[in-house]
Amino acid sequence: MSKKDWFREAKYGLFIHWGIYAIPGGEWKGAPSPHGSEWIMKNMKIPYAEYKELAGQFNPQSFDPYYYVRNAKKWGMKYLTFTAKHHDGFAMYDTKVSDYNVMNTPYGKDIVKQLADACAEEGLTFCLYYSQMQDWEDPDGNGNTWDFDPAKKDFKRYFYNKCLPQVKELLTNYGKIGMIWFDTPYDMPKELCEELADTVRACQPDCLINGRIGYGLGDFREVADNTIPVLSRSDVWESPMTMNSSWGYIKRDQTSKSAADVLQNLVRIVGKGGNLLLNLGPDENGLSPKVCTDALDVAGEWLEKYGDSIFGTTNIPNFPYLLTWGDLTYSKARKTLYFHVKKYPEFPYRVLLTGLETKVKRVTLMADGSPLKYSQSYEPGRDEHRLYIFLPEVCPDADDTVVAVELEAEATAQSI
Ligand code: FHN
Repeated sequence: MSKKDWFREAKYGLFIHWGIYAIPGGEWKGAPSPHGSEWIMKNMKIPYAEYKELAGQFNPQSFDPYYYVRNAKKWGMKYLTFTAKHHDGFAMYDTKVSDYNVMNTPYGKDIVKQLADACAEEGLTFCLYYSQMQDWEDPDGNGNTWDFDPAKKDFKRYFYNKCLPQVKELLTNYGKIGMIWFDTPYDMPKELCEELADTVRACQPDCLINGRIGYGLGDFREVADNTIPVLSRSDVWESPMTMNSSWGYIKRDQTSKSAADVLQNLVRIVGKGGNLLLNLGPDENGLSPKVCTDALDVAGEWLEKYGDSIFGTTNIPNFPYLLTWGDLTYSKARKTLYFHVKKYPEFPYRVLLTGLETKVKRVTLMADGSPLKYSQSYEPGRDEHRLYIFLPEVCPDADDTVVAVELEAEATAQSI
């Protein structure tokens, strides 16, 4: 299977944003830091000399790589992407390139290695996030203008002395890496991005490169954070999303997307042909908020039962009208459209899809496989195709009632 094919089939991955920023957890000297907690150093303009003291406190005794890897699998996720180095420049692995790394903390153990080994053992694809342009520790890296004079910065020096050698380490010392996830390329010179891409491909030809390497050099595209495109897309793409208001652990926000929110996003993204990369931000001890993991547990149970409506699907055709009752996913291989009914209809308990040109063969309720009545018609005067599906009087699943609509041929939708 090609690298793009595994990714297309994967659909759902776990993102983990974890670094020394988990210790302040979005709060510095009693004041809240705006936006993502992993941006605290920049947002609060914390001097590097002060921020780096956090490394001396990092000792996550409760961190268990198997907890994340086994749960990711249980939650239905097919890959795990970990922040080896975020914008603050602190490496969560044993790098020989810079002393600013996890080995020089009271914890003193390589987090990337532990996760890589657990993923290899459990059969989960391991991927790494690396902030290639922003680096607030390195005087020449992008972003830190409060410690280091921008006029004296030599970005190439950072690129050749830290970024490139660290990426090489990550791609040589941790076994097979499914994907390398770059971020915030801003206006990084194109030739350096090309060199970075060439380096990745030379180290591991089968490693996917995400779109945020910049200039279309990646193997697929990330849409903007926490967004879903309006139209279905046939290219390969991914939407990174948070469970709460921050990527890194944030003390003041103990809320979470509910299981229904997670599933709604997953269904919408997958229906439009993309992957959902859903984030957890562990705290300073290595534990993720229970409110978030509880929601993932529930969503995972749903996926165990209704996984066929997600995995093995492709993008739906672009139907011409917004659906008032829910969303669609589609398996080309099974010639089946899945209706995800979130807003259960009142009497006469029917939902309508307008614009499906393909003839329906059979309609069943996924909850118990029971057949459902339907009516399909075409009105030539209005040039309009209509499919009504009649649901049971009692809603089988308030979060998402899934109906499998098997078709005679591949689904096509009329345009208006
Ligand atoms: O600045 C980062 C942010 O901290 C986080 O890592 C997200 C994840 O997609 N990417 C950047 C913003 O788009």
